[in-house]
Amino acid sequence: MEHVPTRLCWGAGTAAYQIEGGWQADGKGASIWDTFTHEGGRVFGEQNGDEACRSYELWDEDLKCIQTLGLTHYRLSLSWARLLPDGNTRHVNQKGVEYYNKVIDDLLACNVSPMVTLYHFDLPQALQDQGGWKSAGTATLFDSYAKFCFHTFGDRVKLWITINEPYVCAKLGHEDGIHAPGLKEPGTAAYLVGHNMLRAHAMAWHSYDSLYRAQQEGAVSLAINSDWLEPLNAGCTEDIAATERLLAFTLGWFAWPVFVTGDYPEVMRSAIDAQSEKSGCSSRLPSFSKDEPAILGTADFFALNYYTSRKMKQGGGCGEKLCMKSDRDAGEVLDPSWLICGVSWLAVVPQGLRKLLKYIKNNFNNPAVYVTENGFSQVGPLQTEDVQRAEFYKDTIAEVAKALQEDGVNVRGYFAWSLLDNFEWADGFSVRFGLFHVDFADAKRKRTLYRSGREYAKIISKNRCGQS
Ligand code: PNW
Repeated sequence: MEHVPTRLCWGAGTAAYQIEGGWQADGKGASIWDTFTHEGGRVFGEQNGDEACRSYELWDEDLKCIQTLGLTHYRLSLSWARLLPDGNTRHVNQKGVEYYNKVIDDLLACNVSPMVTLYHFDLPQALQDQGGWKSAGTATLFDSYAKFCFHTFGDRVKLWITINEPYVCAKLGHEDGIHAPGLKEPGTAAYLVGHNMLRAHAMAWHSYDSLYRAQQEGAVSLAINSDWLEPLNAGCTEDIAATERLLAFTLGWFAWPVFVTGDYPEVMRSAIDAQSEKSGCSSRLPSFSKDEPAILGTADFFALNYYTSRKMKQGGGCGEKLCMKSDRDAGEVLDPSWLICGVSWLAVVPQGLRKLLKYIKNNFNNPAVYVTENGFSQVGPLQTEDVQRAEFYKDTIAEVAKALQEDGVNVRGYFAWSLLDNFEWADGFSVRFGLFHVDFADAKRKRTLYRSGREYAKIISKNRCGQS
């Protein structure tokens, strides 16, 4: 099904650190990704985002790409340290403000709406030096940064994402140590970081609600990533329980407090408490304070990043030690029929997105949903005629259409990840997610449309409102 008869937003996304480069340009402060990549031994081929796609200089090229695709929306993130080099509002980098003003104004002049993410993995290093996301005070500083952005850009930006994938920040950055800031503190830090990110998000949402909403009339949410999970054996009680547990520890960790109860899923808390008790330590999952702004109700829509699916079985701890794996006690299995594309974790399961959307409708009070990320990666020799990825987008969008039309999910938009090949975190430039190929050997970072980009543009032009 290629025709989606409704007014969906059609977008593509990027993130500041992954594309901008200009890591020290015009007074930008360092972020934890600058530090992490420069430490060495962290990223494929010792690569870094110092220059990346050079979008800080080459924004005009990105705009051309956006127009070539015919996007109605473009999702970008702001670099906190480019705007506020020290992380706080005492010093504003005017050049950073000018850059994003131009991006936003140019988009609007081309009839493209910006969706702006305030935080996509790149904490100012100055704030990491004060404890980073483990510190409760970082949430307050995030709120000040958010207010600064609403004040500065909110006259034109109507769709805001506070924090992108708190799960990935917490787990990959503080439990596994494979993302910045590279901490390996299993079983403790990630829960604290997730907690402070939820507090930060909620504070920013309340700030928007009380100070800006009436005038700016925008919408604010946080982008939650989750795989779709199913029991390995549909009739097996342990597998079913493992599926529920892992869903609680991924999607539920952030969606349950915001959309359902204002607190963590009970399954998650009891699993963590049980492990804590076994090892004689106090609970590691913090509690929300009644004296702080409520978490419940702090999302104006559901922003979902979906990439893949898993089958679940019980088990998968890490021995005697405390760690998130033991808390979850759920092992992931790949169905042998699933195609693995590019990165090893990305099994191609378009139908998982439809199921996840339906699950969100049924479990999170039928919210408006934007699929804020979904994509397919390429590794090895460059294939510009990327037939498989083109098929993937067609199949996935067909699943979104079914969720909308047959399951009645309130889907509002679909954002492909990513507009450009870019710095894919620990995988550096070895993994390509773009609708445009970027030649990183070329000083001008030539952008070339992939076949998948061409096909996506066709789908958009068939479905853009007013053009059916
Ligand atoms: C997302 N994993 O992150 C991010 O929001 C993007 O910046 C990123 O480029 C995209 O997905 C593709 O990876 C993830 O290891 C990073 O499971 C890592 C994982 C998942 C998502």
